[in-house]
Amino acid sequence: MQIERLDAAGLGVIADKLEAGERLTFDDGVRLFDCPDLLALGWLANREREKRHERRTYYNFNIRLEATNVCVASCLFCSFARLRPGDSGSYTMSLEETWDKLRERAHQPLTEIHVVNGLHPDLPFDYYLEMLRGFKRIRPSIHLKCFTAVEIAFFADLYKMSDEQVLRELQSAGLDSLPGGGAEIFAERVRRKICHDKCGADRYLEIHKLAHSLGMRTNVTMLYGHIETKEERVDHMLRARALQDDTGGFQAFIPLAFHPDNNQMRKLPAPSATETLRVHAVSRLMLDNIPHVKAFWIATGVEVAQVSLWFGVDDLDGTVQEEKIYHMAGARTPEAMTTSAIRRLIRAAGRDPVERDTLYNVVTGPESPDDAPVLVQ
Ligand code: V47
Repeated sequence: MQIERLDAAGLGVIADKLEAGERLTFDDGVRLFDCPDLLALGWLANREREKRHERRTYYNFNIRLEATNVCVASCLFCSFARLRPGDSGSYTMSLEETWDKLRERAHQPLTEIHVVNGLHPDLPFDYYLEMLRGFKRIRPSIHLKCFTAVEIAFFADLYKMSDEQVLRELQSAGLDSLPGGGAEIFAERVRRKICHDKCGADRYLEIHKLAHSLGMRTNVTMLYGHIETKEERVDHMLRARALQDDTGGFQAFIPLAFHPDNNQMRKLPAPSATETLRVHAVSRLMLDNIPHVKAFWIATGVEVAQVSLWFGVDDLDGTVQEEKIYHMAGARTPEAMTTSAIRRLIRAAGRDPVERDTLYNVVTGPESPDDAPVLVQ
């Protein structure tokens, strides 16, 4: 890109810093959000993406399980939770039902189960421990990415344990890593308004730090496109970056686009495609120490996820299968994708698909029989 265009977009100094490997500041982050030239911003983010990953785009053969939607928290953005067992639309799976989700897929070469639940007030801790043990009995090699830091904090308070004890017991039962959910926006002003009755930002980060110290990898998310300011987004990114400097345990940063259907913030519009591209691009530029930026295609939409691969993103999550949180909030994306569909959409976007496991070990490289052209009869 021409220097004049970067300068005209107010990005000249930032481009030089990035070129020199210098870290961007809070003010740089705000400037990136203010930049009128989205393509110049995308060009810079793409340069950082390609430095790390060249043309590679990662995805995972995974399933999603939400074992219960009973939840004592009252997050305004949530369309999934029901307050009490027995409330209309509430459900809680038996352990056998959770294990069936894996047994039903005995023929699929899955490498990960991602479990996220509501904060259920009445289930015993053993329910979660047994769930993990059962998954490992059925398929010992499966990676268990389960329970957000918010759930870990809730377990600790409910079962009167320390956060560390909870993590250690879950780890002994088979827990391999933590997903990034529950981060929302770290700023207290926003949390007080949209999720006042669940674990705060400091504890969320402390739990990730503990998980890292126990040898687990984790992800970190950011819910954007509701009432947060650009300064609060940058602050969120910098708090994740600071923890990563300490531990190196985050694998991916995942911006999550707010979906307004069927929740208490339904009067707000959903973030636009351009806003989504901007947030992913700024994430890549600010988070110089987190290896991957993921576009969760269920939340961004498939087409925007494809474009995001030129705006800093190098990971598309995976096949997912049976996602509920976004579909109850109005997502119109499919509920699952086959690996060949993901590979094809990555190729169509001009990138090379690489199937990874949760820890980013390569399962299938760019060449795969799945990539053969489909013949239309
Ligand atoms: O924490 C809930 C978000 C998260 C809505 O770690 C909503 O690999 C938008 O964390 N509109 C759960 N977002 C999902 C999640 C996640 C997703 C993909 C990958 C990973 C990972 C983690 O979903 C919640 C919340 O921030 N959420 N409701 C909504 N209406």
